[in-house]
Amino acid sequence: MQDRIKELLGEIEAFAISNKEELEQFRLRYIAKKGVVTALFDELKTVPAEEKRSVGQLLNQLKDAAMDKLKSKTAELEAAAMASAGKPLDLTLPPIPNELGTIHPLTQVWERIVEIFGRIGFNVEDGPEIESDWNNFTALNFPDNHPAREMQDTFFIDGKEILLRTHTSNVQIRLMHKQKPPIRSIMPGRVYRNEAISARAHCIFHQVEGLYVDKNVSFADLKQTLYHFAKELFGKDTQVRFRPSYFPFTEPSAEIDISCGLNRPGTCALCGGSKNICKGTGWVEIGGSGMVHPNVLENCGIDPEEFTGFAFGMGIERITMLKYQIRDLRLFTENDVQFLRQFETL
Ligand code: 2U9
Repeated sequence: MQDRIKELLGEIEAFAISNKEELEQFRLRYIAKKGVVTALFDELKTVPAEEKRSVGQLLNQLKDAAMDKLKSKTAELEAAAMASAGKPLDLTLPPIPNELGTIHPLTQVWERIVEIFGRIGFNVEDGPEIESDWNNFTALNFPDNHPAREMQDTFFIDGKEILLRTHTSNVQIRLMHKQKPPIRSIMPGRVYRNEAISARAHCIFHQVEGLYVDKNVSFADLKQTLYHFAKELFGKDTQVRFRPSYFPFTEPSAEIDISCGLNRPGTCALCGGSKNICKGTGWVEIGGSGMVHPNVLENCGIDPEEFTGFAFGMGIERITMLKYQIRDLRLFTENDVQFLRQFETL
């Protein structure tokens, strides 16, 4: 029997396996239940006791040789099948780049504004984009016949009572109702106006408004706050000027302009030397401001004899366009990666 096993060991070693069929023939002949190895193990019972140990060892050697060959040939054939199905794996190729997104320029400027005002004690307040006529217009001292209340300027949802807010001032109104002064907050958020979309206007845009109400808040506080903001956001050489204006919700009111650099030798940072933003004046408008109208304070249950306040409003798109010299508002919503990649922060 030992000779037979040795003969089979040679046979196993020589057995040629180059495809699945030959692999299966090998398995059936040597490893399957009805194969030669199982048959030999059965025969082991008939071997004289003194030879059993050595024959048993040889038989285990035969079984291991058959199993090892089956395993290695199976792996070999599987690898060959995979390689012929597709390209072989090339471990020297560079990895597929992991494309990271960038933070949208409007978000970057929004966050910077929050940071600048946060450092001088302004917290952030939020409110609904769907608002009542009272919180959006009436409480802000808009007269009944004000043009902003017309369909061509405002998106109404339900008759003329419910609308998409046209500014974030509704947040101040709600805040003053629920919180007594001192109030020192900014309100960044999305607003809606019924405008045709162009390079300079959009029906959806973002604003940041601010409100400071306390005893003895003055126009000087307003000016100093906005000086600080403009210098932090646009650079320490930025100058600010206030132009008298009119809004129903502030009195007195002023438009806020910043210097574009034209009036400093050798610079015109905002216009990039083209003068097409400042129109050669050296100044560009960034928003409006004023002392909160006494009627507005009263509408919100705050005594205008005891408290005064200042407020301001700015368009975030406008500020971002000035800061980065972006010429077309529509770029903010087109998701053009070539545009967005310019604002990588890494
Ligand atoms: C309350 C009282 C006063 C917020 C203000 C402006 C002036 C202003 C515009 C800037 C550009 C809107 O996005 S824009 O078109 N805003 O000029 N906003 S004062 O005044 C308030 C707000 C709330 C209770």
